Amino acid sequence: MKKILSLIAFVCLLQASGLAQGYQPSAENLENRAWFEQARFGVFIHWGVYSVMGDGEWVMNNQNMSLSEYGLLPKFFNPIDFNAKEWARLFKASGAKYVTFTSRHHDGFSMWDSKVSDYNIVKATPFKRDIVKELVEACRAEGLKVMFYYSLLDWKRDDYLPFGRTGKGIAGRDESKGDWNSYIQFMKAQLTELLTNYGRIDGIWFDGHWDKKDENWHYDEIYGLIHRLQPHCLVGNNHHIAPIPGEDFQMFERDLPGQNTTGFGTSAEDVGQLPKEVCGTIAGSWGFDIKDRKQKSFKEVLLYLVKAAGHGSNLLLNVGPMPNGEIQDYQQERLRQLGEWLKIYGESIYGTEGGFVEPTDDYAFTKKGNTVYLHVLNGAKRRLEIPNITFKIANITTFNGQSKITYRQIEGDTLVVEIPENIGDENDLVLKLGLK
Ligand code: H79
Repeated sequence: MKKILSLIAFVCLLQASGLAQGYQPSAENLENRAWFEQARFGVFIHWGVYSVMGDGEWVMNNQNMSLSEYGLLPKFFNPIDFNAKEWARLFKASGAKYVTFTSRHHDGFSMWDSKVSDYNIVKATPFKRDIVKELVEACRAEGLKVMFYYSLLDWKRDDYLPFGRTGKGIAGRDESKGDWNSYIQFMKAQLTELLTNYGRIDGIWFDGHWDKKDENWHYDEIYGLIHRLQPHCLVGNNHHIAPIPGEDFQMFERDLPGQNTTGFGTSAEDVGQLPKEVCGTIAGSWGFDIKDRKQKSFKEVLLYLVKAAGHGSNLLLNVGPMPNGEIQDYQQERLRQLGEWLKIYGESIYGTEGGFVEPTDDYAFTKKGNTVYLHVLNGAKRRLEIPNITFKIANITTFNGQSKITYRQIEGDTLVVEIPENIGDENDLVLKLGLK
């Protein structure tokens, strides 16, 4: 009887807190989250008509281009060197497990044969090919899962108006034509196309919420639609706030989870319990920038991946293909270098847990089963003192297990590791800790 009473009390409590009415992910969805969490590495692609300008994907806003000016770009978007199979082979070689493609960015241009907007790759460009379709098929053939980036914000449509925080300098729209309901219906129609015409899609990656952060985005309807069409499909929203019911993963833009270094990122208290994904760029910007002077080294992108894993997060690493359809050589090279590294050290990244020791510039920890991997990220430091190590260590060896490494656990929970001079790796020295 007592048990029944406490059960009733528990259910009442759940209802009072609103949890009982909350989102219940389906079994397929939970299974896909588990896949996502162990995948650890995906490739992000920012490609659209903005690439023609060679000034990033925000060029329309940043250069205050009018609708008629920007509207010329589709006429020049003719990527004769685009080869989806080559891209997919490159992504596969990078060790990535999935690919997230900008199906439609803030400029409102659709990279597929949309029936509800003529402002799309097939109808508005000389190229006339459905890039989404080619990419999905090529990635699938390589065993890569596909997700779609989809912008909530739109700098072109009248029904999106009144203006949000961005796009105010873009001339050519009539604020009297704003029709929020029509805009929401439009997005639902487009998402229905994306989730009906291209087979299995593993995620939708929303962005732009912050443009109208107090607006009613009808997420219940939109997320409900996605999960109805494809129950396993993972919903994420780059809104920079705590997860909303109906979402299946949480992303962090150019930041490790909870480190709000950009000032508009997600604060530490808004980091939730969903699978995590950090996204970042190989270049300085997301979309192709012809004056890119912030190209990252191999070590920089590798540390992104390792630190993300150390936080228990995936890395979604961006390429910004050129308007001819090619990916710049150095971006290709970074992906291939990661792939080579992962061939050797993949067991310390894929399928690991993280988040039990906060990564620093000197080290990151990942764990699989009874093995903890210590990634030594600063080759110059031969002696590491790592606080808050509560697990009991049986031994520390090099990654190949051939050399023993000297260590001590002092003052209860500080681990001291001494790395001999003859052992090293300027990028990431991966050590193995056997647990007691
Ligand atoms: O697609 C890439 C970028 O184009 C997009 N997200 C990645 C994945 C992105 N858009 N904006 N941002 C990233 C950050 C921009 C934030 C700002 Fe603002 C826009 C700063 C000022 C204007 C947010 C909105 C803060 C104030 C208004």
